[in-house]
Amino acid sequence: MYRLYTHNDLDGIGCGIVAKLAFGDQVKIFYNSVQSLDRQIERFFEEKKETEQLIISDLSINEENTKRVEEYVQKGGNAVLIDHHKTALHFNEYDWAKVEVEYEDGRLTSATSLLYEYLCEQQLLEPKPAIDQFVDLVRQWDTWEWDENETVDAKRLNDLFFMISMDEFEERMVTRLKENNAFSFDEFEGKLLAMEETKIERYIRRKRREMVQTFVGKHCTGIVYAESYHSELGNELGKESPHLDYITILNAGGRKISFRTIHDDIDVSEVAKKFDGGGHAKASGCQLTNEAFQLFVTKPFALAPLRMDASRNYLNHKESQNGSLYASPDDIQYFIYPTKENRWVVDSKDKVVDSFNSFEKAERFIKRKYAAWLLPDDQFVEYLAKRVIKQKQKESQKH
Ligand SMILES: [Mn+2]
Repeated sequence: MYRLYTHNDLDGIGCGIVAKLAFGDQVKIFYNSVQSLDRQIERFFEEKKETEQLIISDLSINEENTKRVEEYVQKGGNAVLIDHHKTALHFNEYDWAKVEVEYEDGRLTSATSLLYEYLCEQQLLEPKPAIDQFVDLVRQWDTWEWDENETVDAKRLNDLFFMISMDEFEERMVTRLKENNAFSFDEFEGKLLAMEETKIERYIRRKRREMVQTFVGKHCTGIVYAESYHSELGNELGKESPHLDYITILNAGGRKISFRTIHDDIDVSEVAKKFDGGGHAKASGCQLTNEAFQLFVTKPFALAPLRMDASRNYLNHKESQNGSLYASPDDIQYFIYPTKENRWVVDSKDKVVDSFNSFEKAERFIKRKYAAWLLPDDQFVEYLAKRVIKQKQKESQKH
């Protein structure tokens, strides 16, 4: 008998699926959260299942359990730990661990892809295209490589995972991968996924209209309240407002905060660490402590939501040679225009505020400092008309 202890996310259940394909009824699978794994492993050793082969994947064990596994292996027991997290690399000092973060060609690994390759190497599982494809979708989702590669099926696979129960997901995938030569969603799943996509899009649009912008320390952040779709929200809101350093997602009911960034030069695990949290450079989280509550809830509560740039303009365009008109929440207008020397000037109330060597920098400046947004055409026309009449009246005085 085999026992697999794995994570309860898509990469973790992917491990369960390839293990089922290899061992069938001969494997018992335990899906765990990061917090619950060590207790489960302890229980495994309490029960002293000496004849069972232990597999741990996508998660790390604590020091005591590491000692227990080492002792178990020394006494002739069978155990293997397969992981892809940087924080688990120290396990490689043990013969029974296989931690790999990146393949030689630069692609990032996942627990599912590493376990699949391990099972094939050990000739416990026969590789086939359908499994290759499924495993790579899980890998691309878990490493976020799908976003750049635009592998939408990776995201859809994760959506499906959240829509049906774990047992049903596992069973559906195992049957499909056994029977088919290529991986695909069936008609029912296709319909379900299309509905879910529309729902997520609408949810993100609504959240975008609720987002407030503020500085916390040296970083400019967009704050929203949301209980689900954190990855999608962090990604979409971050891309739409690249002037924000990171997106803060508050789950008040769960008393948790998530931080997400799309920028390579921002490390949100550092932000979370200030509030005793942690995570990765691009995705992290912490508890909603009293201090965090003050900074992310109480202080920004009075702020109006960040307005969206007008999107149906014919005249008031970004980076226009004729200038682009913005406004801030206190109704002050900002006009960005290019000089003949290729500088981009920020002008307000007919005074130069600052100038930059690119439009992006000028826009970033007014968006961060004044939470400004691009005005619709009618206000742009009104602004220009007022300037023309002022100019004409000035000229007529001279005559
Ligand atoms: Mn993983």
